[in-house]
Amino acid sequence: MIKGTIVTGFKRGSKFLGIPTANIEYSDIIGCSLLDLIPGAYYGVFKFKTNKNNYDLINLDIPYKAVLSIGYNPYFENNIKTIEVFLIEYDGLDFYGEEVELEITNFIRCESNFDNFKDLVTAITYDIITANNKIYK
Ligand code: RBF
Ligand code: MG
Repeated sequence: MIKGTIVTGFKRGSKFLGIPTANIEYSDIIGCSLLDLIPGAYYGVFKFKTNKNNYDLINLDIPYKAVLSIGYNPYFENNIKTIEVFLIEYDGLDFYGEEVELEITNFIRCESNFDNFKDLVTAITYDIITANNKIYK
């Protein structure tokens, strides 16, 4: 399980990809370390632990379906390993500062580089469909 806070990312998710992700700065990863996690796409269940900004859409009592990217985003040549989350049921909301918990349940695929932007977006779209079809809450 990953405990952390939603922080500002590279601001590419919404703008370039149309796939807004929340970047997680973790305070605790129970069971392993970030470096042990194989870079790739995963899915799991996400919970908000706080609603400091009083968003109507945040419900602290329910789990949210989540697709994760853990890795270096080779397409964008990042050099640090990050945890990014896409919430299937929500679009384009800024949840900065909220504390969250993530239970990663399944691995979808290894992180890869892509020849072009379209292939990257297609791969992420398939990840989201895979997760949406398989997560039962
Ligand atoms: N970036 C990559 O360079 N390679 C990947 O294989 C990759 N897989 C991703 C899978 C998911 C489910 C998500 C949400 C993102 C993925 N990204 C990948 C990250 C993408 O490049 C990133 O969201 C943007 O750089 C915005 O920070
Ligand atoms: Mg982001």
